[in-house]
Amino acid sequence: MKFDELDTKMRRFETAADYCVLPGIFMVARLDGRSFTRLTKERCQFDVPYDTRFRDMMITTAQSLMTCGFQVRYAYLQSDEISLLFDYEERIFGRKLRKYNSTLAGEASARFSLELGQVATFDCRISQLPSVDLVVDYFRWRSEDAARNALNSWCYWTLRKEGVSVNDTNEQLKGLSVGQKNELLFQRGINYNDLPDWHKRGVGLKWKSVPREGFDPIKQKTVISQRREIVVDTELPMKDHYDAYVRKVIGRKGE
Ligand SMILES: Nc1nc2c(ncn2[C@@H]2O[C@H](COP(=O)(O)OP(=O)(O)OP(=O)(O)O)[C@@H](O)[C@H]2O)c(=O)[nH]1
Ligand SMILES: [Mg+2]
Repeated sequence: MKFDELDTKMRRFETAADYCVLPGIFMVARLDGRSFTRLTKERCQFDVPYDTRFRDMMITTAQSLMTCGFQVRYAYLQSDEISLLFDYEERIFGRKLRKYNSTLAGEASARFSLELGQVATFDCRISQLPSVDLVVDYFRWRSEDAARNALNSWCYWTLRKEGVSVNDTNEQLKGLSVGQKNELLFQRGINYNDLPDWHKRGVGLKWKSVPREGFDPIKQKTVISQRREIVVDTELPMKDHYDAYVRKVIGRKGE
């Protein structure tokens, strides 16, 4: 069999299940660290419940994902996960899902491993969202998950640091309402409202246009051009204010 025939014949097996996201659909990727419970608590001793060194490695990883060839409008991170909202018009890789999932997981794993100094990996999945409202709901969902995680991890680690066993801690927290968890912390001198915003709300990364001064050698004069730069927001708004924030980041379709 000639190479060309063999190539055509075999490539079908590779591409038969290839799925391309339709135009007019928003794509949001979510990368999640694999077995990061073990990584953060056993392989490396990060501070519990939150460690700024870990957060900063996640931020650097998100920055890499925003600058590695994809048109990423917004990145949101909390715990060991990173969500990426792609430009409405994103067309890279012909919108083939397998290329997004594999390339993004590869990029995140490589960057985070370099930052950490040992191997760490991420998985990746893509939500296909047919409306702006669903994109807003997606980020609201992740933001509320961050708030829930923050309250639970603060309660869990506060008891553990008092010397309570894993079983007894889980037993004590089982069935407690949000108010009761707040009270548990308050009785130990921790006001949940005063904890850093990034614990409770995660971190957002978006683009900002900044003027840059340059010299035009033809016109022999100083010119101002616009350059894009990533801004990191560790004090995100919450609830309806966050919905409005996300809506603004999305902008108008195709803008
Ligand atoms: N110590 C510490 N742990 C953190 C921090 N941020 C996230 N984590 C931990 O990262 C883990 C993320 O949880 P999951 O993604 O649900 O679990 P996982 O072990 O990664 O499992 P898979 O995602 O299913 O592979 C939790 O155990 C968090 O406590 C941090 O700032 N400090
Ligand atoms: Mg994980």
